[in-house]
Parts: sequence; C-alpha cells; structure tokens
Amino acid sequence: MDVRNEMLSLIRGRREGFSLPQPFYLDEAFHKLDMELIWYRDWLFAGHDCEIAKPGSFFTIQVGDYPVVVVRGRDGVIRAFHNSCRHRGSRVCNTERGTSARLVCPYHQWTYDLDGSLVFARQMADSFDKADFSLKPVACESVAGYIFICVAERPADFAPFRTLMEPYFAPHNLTGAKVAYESTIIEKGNWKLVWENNRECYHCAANHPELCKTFPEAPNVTGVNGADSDPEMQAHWAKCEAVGLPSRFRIDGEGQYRATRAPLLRDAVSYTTTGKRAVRKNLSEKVAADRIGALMLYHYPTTWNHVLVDHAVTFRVLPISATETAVTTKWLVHGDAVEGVDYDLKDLIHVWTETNDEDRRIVEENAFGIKSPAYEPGPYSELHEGGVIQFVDWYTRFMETRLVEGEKPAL
Ligand code: 3BY
Ligand code: FES
Ligand code: FE
Repeated sequence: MDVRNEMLSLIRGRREGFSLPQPFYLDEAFHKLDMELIWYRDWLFAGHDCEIAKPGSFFTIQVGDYPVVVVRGRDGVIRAFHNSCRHRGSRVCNTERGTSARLVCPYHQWTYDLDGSLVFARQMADSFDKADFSLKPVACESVAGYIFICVAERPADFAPFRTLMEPYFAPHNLTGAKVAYESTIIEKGNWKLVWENNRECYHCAANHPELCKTFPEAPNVTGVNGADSDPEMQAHWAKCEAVGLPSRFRIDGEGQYRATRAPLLRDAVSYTTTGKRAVRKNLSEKVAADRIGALMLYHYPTTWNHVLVDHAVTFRVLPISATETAVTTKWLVHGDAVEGVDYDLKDLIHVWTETNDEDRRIVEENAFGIKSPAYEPGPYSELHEGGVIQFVDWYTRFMETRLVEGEKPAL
C-alpha cells in the first residue's frame, strides 16, 4: 500500500477521542505528507511587522525544504520571497536577520531590489533579460502586527482569518511593539505532539508551578468547550468589551483558528511569579484597563499567543523532521519600553522560559513512550482534553480531505 492510502486508511479506521496511531508521530513518510498537504499549502505565522520596522530589514525562515526571506520594501510594504537565487539557486540571504539596501547573492553577486526584481547580474549574454529572473514571490499578509506567509502557488483566502483576528489584536498595538527577547528551543517530538500538549491544561498543575500562579487550568480557558456558558468568562468578556476590547470566544468553521480573552487567576495582570506586571509601560496606549487577562489566539499549524496589558508572548512552531520541532517564543513590549527602566528582562521571561522547558520535557517523554512497540492510541479526557480532541479532529479531517482530493484525476 502506498503511504497516502496507508494514512487514509489509518485516519478512517482511527478511534475517535483517542490519540493517533504511531506512524503519525514517528514516520518520515507520514511527515512528508504533513509537510506537503499542510505546511506547504497553508498560511503560516512567520514573524512580526515590528521585527522589520525599517525599509531593507529582513528575516529568514525555513519551512521544511523552503528557505524564505521576508523583507520590508522602500515603500513600507512587507513582502516574502523564495530565498533561492535565480542564477544557480544559492540562498541569497544566509543570516537570520539583517538590513540591506538590496539583496545581494553571496555566490556571484546577482543583486535584487527589495521588491524582488533583479537589478544587477554581471557579464551575462546580450540576450539575457533581467526581467525574467526576479526572486519568486511567496504569498505574504500582515495583520495587526503578525506576518503570515504561504508557499503554495494558489494560497487559500486569507480574508476570513483577517476578519476574525484583526479587531481582537489591533487595539494592542503590536505593530508599535518591539521584541524584548526571543528564544528557539528544539523539542524532540513530532509537531502534533507539541500541539496536543498545548491544547490542554490537564498537565498544568503537576508540571507548571510558575505558570499556575497566574494561568487558570480550567479546561474552558485552554480548550474549545464550555466558555460560552461559564459566568466568569462571560463577565470578563462583558467587562473587556465595555472598554472596546473584543473578547468573546470565536472559532472559524473548520476549527483552524480561535480567539478569546480569559481572566487570569485572582488579581494577576501578567505572567510573573507575583502576578504583578512585568513591564511598567502598557503594550498599547489604547488599552488602559489593567485586568484584561490574556487574549489568546491559536492558528494551526504554526502559532499560539497570549496578549496581556503589559506584554505579549507569541509562539511559532516549525517542524524540522518527523521527530523534531522548533518552537520560537517572542516577548513583545511597547516599542519605547526600556530594559532596566521599564522592565527587568529576567522577570519578563522567567515564567514562559520555565514553562517552555517543562513542556519540552513533556513532549520528549511523550515521544519516547510512543516509540515503544507496545504503544497504542489512548483515550483523551473529554472534560480536560477537549482542545486536544478538537486539534486531532481538525488535523485528521484536513488531511483526509486533501488525501481524497489528491486521488481525483487532474482535470
Ligand atoms: O499556551 C497555552 O495556551 C497552553 C494552555 C495551557 C497551558 N499551555 C501552556
Ligand atoms: Fe546567486 Fe550565482 S547563485 S549569483
Ligand atoms: Fe504545558
């Protein structure tokens, strides 16, 4: 049986409400299908507008086999390109980030303008037309300070996500923020294990002593069920919406992204060990109220986020192989906030640095155990792991649809 049929039959034969069969977490051929059908086709969170605030500033990102560069043009527009030179294919930008008036390939110095057009190629034949060799564009959208890219030739419509997400995030001024700190950790586990772990707080009390001081472990905060009927959530939404902050739980029809705002525990306003703010200056001038809790967004397959009154923590997931995943965390503060004056960096990053490391260990232990020939899919807790059930349902439905599409003869 070829790998597509094997995956399809495992999806169709799987027990709902149970974790996935072993190959979904371990097998390189299955992973290649994940890359092809999800990662190379869908919108992915790449980074923030404020990271490339000036014309000519760029960052690079590796999506499976695709190196991509995201750059701000002289016109202020953010664009993305395949980071593969149109001469003989070398990577044009080989640093994580930088600023440059033009993008110059280090191999033979073919030189591209910030809009991707080739402006200089030394001593080529007379018949050579530079216009034929621009950098290939990658679809790129910026919304409320978040840059999303899609390497597919015909990307899905981005507008529905923008419509849902923008009103929630725009008041928080992430375009005017700065990244106070970023970290990338490699978790030795499949990207779906990283997500499964993220979508529940069943593990929180026993594993996250720092986060649990401020973050509620209630399943309707992390998951997707029950928030609407929870009077505490409703009261919180009403309070925040009264000061102009959209807050109620919203999810798209496919279940690929949701936004909601949740209160933190007791009097907490931020993710610190005391619950007190980590940054003196608010993230946004437009948000004055302190007790707004956390605005949470997830968007499969790349990102989950928490926006607080004083800072935001954003996460980006990128698979490296079937059994390794890079998780990049960024702490954003007001663009004018000064380290040592407005915030102490150690305090700011402490809780999520610990939490990430705890989650890394959890994911790695999970992956370790799944490798056992004795592993078989186990039941999720409906009460506590509704978010995980939702993620796995989204993933299997998404893959099934695309595997079936692939079976149809091309027109
Ligand atoms: O970041 C999150 O949203 C999840 C939710 C619960 C715990 N965890 C860290
Ligand atoms: Fe880029 Fe030759 S490969 S200039
Ligand atoms: Fe966790």
